[in-house]
Amino acid sequence: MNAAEPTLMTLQEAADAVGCHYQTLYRRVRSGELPTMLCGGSYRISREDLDTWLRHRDAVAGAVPNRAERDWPRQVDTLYASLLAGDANAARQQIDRLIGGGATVTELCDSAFAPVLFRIGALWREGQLSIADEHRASRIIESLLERASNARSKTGPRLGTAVVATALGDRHALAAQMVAAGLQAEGFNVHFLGADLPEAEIVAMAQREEADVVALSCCVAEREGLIGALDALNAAGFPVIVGGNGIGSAEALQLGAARYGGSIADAQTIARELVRSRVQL
Ligand code: B12
Repeated sequence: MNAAEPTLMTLQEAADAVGCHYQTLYRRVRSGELPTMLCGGSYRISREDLDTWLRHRDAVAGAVPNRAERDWPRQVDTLYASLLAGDANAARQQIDRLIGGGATVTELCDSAFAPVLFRIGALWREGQLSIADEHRASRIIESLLERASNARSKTGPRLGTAVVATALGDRHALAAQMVAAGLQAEGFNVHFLGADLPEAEIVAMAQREEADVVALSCCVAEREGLIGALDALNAAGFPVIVGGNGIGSAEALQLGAARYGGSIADAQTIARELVRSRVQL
């Protein structure tokens, strides 16, 4: 391609780049708001025109793209297909487009990564996917999450300090990594310990870093490690948020969690509330 030639995208490619539905962009084209050219009977948009339109739209909307317009189920389908094909490059490009379009780490975790992993888990359980398929997909998501987290990292004063882990016996690090990324994006100083941590290690880190809050993710049915960690953290005076697809609210609270959350958005809200209530004490 000639270097001077503009990069032309189809409407679908442009919608993917913005992270919105095709119809949304189509309406902007029909209204004349977004310049296009016709190539062989279909619309083409230049990257330059799309960027100009995005800048204008974000300036008008206070730089927050209309989240309702982002078609998450379709994003999940696309990401799922890339992960099953082992196409890390396509997955990375999709996530970069979403980040470029304003998607937050929280949205990516709650609306894209977790639903995709849920689907992968269901097929894995039915024997339709191999362990290798699952491992490859998990590894790609891990790197996408790091990418999203780096792109959205905030500087400035911290809201508080959080320690994040999974308890002994739970090797599902990815869910805890999402919580860590969410709390970091929220403005917490986060110490992410990964998975399968003995209770004494979690407590020691919380004490050394003077944690305001500890978040434990739980994806397994086994309870020994979680109960041990909750007892030890409660005895040491740390408020613990528990979440994850292996446990429900009633059980978590009964086992000694200060609060239970069902999403990364919950983790952020609850951690903020807990820090505020500690400050007021
Ligand atoms: C990837 C994966 C693995 C990987 C983990 C790799 C990694 N680096 O994390 C590996 C291969 C290690 C693994 C192992 C096993 N796994 Co597994 N795994 C999965 C899978 C496919 C995805 C897990 C995941 O990351 N989910 C994404 C997270 C983000 O989803 P989530 O927990 O719902 O989290 C959301 C909310 O709950 C919330 N949240 C999560 N944590 C927290 C914490 C706080 C504080 C808050 C507020 C919110 C919050 O926010 C998240 C985003 O919305 C799931 C399928 C599934 N449905 O999740 C099975 C799944 C969790 N695994 C399962 C099983 C059975 C196993 C094994 C026992 C298999 C085996 N026979 O060896 C072992 C267990 C090993 C162990 N002792 O831990 C079952 C668990 C069933 C159960 N409850 O007991 C599942 C559900 C699969 C299934 N459908 O049967 N697994």
